[in-house]
Amino acid sequence: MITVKAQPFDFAFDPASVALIVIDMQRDFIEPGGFGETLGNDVSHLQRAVQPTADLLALFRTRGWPVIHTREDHLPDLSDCPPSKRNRGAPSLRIGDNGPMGRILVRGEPGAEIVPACAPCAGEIVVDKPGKGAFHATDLGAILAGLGTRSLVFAGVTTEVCVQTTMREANDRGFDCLLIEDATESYFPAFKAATLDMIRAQGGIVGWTTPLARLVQALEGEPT
Ligand code: C5J
Repeated sequence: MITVKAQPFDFAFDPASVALIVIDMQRDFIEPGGFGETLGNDVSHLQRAVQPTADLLALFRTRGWPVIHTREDHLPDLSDCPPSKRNRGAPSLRIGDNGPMGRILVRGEPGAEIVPACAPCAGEIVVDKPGKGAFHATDLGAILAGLGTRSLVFAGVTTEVCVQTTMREANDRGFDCLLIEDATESYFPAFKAATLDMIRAQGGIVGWTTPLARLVQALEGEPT
């Protein structure tokens, strides 16, 4: 077992049954001109998570531990996008509309791709998801069962939406979940802080959180 100093208490995991899940590090959320910006957000907040997530990916890849990426996107005919999602609010561009990076949040379009620094390597699993939670309407549960995963390390954006939703889904399915604090960001710093608090409140009601440096520290001296 490997033990990481974390909140609300140490997080212990078996390296034989751990996987990294990187949520929605997509150009549409992180780069100017994408979905995030059409909703009126300052996307520069999310850019802070890119390098720590790339470093976390390198940590898992060096050890040969499984890596799963998710992308929030929709089929080109939008048949998997409920009208309630497409019509919500007053964005300058809606899901499926043409923007500077192709059709907003449509699978296969440039904006739906993962930012280059965190791009999947050959053989890594990519889960396309129509919802905020990565278990909803996807094969993620079966994929994790096939890998024999018990513990999940989380990174990605945004902290309080797709990351938190997926962590809660995973927690309810019996996974121990650790969120890497500097490898996740929100458009709203206060929402990120509140989400980290919520996750680890009440004895880790959703899971654990820790900075990347603590995971690195725990892995020092472990065989690669
Ligand atoms: C949002 C996400 N915020 N990946 N998606 O709409 O968190």
